[in-house]
Amino acid sequence: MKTLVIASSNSGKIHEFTSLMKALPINVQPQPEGMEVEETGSTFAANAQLKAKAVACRTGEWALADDSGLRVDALDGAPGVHSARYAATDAARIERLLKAIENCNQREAHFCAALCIAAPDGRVLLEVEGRCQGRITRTPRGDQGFGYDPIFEVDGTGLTFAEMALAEKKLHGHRGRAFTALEPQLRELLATL
Ligand code: ITT
Repeated sequence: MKTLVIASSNSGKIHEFTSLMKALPINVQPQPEGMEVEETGSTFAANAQLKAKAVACRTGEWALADDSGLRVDALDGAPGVHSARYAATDAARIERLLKAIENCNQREAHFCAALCIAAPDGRVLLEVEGRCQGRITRTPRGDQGFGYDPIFEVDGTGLTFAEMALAEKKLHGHRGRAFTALEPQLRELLATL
């Protein structure tokens, strides 16, 4: 069975991908312990490529990377590609974001996820993007998920990501949507081996 390394050190993402890939005929493996790839790109897609290529090259296996983040309209798209670096912990990131827009009634925001699968020789095999529209709540709600999940309410649901079961986040979320686009292409690719 083909091995696919998840090029991420974010346990929240790894948990979601493990669940998303359950039904695929593929051997899912974690990336080497302690591996850090510098994210120097200015887009989610560029950073996803950097991570996937570096991990594929290091492990000699196909690697799947996700670069994602939250773009807040009132902050001109920030924190965007800097979402992970916005503060030191999830709680501090949430606090900083709520503070930045505390006097603001414009609360619209969206999450983006760029996924990339690369081969050990540096070839990009597949690339997709997914997006989820919503708004930033006034206070955190829910205890599921990770990152900004407690303050992101998904349009049309009345729920934050942190109030959703994983299956529901899969359906509405940026990562789940990106994966839905990726899955048939990945199955096709696997069938050619
Ligand atoms: P890897 O690069 O190792 O995968 P990372 O956390 O540094 O882990 P990113 O550079 O892609 O990943 O940063 C994405 C950040 O955006 C992440 O740390 C969260 O703060 C936030 N984020 C992305 N997807 C999210 C989601 O589904 N729910 C909540 N926050 C999310």
